[in-house]
Amino acid sequence: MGISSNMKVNGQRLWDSLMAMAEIGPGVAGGNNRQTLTDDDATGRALFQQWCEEAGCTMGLDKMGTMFARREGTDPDALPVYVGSHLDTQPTGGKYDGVLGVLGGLEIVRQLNDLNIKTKHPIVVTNWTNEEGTRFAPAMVASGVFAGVHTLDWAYDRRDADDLTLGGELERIGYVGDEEVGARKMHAFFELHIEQGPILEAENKDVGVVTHGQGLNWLQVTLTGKESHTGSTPMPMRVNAGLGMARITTLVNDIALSHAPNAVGAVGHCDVYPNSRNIIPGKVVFTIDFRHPDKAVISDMEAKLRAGAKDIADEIGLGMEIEQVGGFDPVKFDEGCVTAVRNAAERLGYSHQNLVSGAGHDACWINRVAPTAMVMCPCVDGLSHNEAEEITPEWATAGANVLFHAVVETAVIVD
Ligand code: HGY
Ligand code: MN
Ligand code: MN
Repeated sequence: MGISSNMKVNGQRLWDSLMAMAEIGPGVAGGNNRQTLTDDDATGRALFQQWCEEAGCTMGLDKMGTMFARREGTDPDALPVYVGSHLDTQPTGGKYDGVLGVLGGLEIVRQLNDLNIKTKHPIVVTNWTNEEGTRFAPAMVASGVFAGVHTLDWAYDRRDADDLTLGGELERIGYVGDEEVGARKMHAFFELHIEQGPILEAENKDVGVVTHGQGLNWLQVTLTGKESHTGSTPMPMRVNAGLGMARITTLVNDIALSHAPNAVGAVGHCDVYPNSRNIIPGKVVFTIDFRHPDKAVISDMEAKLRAGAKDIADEIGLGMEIEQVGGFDPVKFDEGCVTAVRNAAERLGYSHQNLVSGAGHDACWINRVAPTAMVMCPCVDGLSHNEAEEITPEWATAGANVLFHAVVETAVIVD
């Protein structure tokens, strides 16, 4: 029995699960603040595990706290098909970023149970630790360790604004597993995610067939000037680190615009010391986020930034350090998996188009160790990383149906 177009997920059950998870770690404006390794993250993890166990899955946990819920296949030796994303959110995050991919994977298991369908390959629903990289930089750190990009010790030593370590917080919430990170081998990995951009909605498409992911470069800049009185220090005597940050922030914007239309650049994080109204900042630490589908452009943006920032620092008399704190090359997803996604959208009669992911995802790292592809659904006004992030139940269901078909076709239905 092959997969047929009438095999679909239970969209209402998926939507209800999304809304139940959204109750955990609420934001202040209708979204979520369920940051990684907080008590709210632990509560969300426990709910996910409860649902997976209710669906008959056996749970696995690796040393980075990534959660694996396994539905058995008829061939226990066959490499599993993995499907998932992340449950951690931004501090002012939405209800769907990451969560749709994890609960979409769980819905596949639930619906296979309801339809009493068996697959040759096991299916494993995955919740990757710390995809967002806000509390602990960089983003996608657990999938990065899994793909061999970071070491476990380096990841454990990432520190948050309160100088707490990732390893210590993982221990505190009780999610240090015993599995070696990356020991699991995958037949394939699929990730469903909201687009987090405006293209699918503007083009009136139900589904994005993600062929590539753009590359990312996070540069942390530390400028050192001289604290002094904002009132009594004559302008020529000032060594103003805050002025340096302002000028470099403008430089970042100009560099991105110089590579229009696809380059993007911004400063999203900044710490000002001592952050007093009447003290000229003596030190600032801020992070630049450059992205583009072409690695050469990302390199050019970094080179222009380093040269321009040095001129600015020299002119003001600031000390400057620039450290790369995150980054990955542009990604081309697996042709076979991408075709499975496209065939699913066509079989189900959904409008679809190829897409380059603007945001980073765990799939971008897992693509290094297993055949990988992504499914995307539109989001309202292309808005994400904002509590007002919104999708429609129809978009969620369409994305989950395409994910269902791609995963089950790859896992091979057994009569
Ligand atoms: O930064 C990103 O692209 C992802 O949302 N963590
Ligand atoms: Mn995400
Ligand atoms: Mn995100």
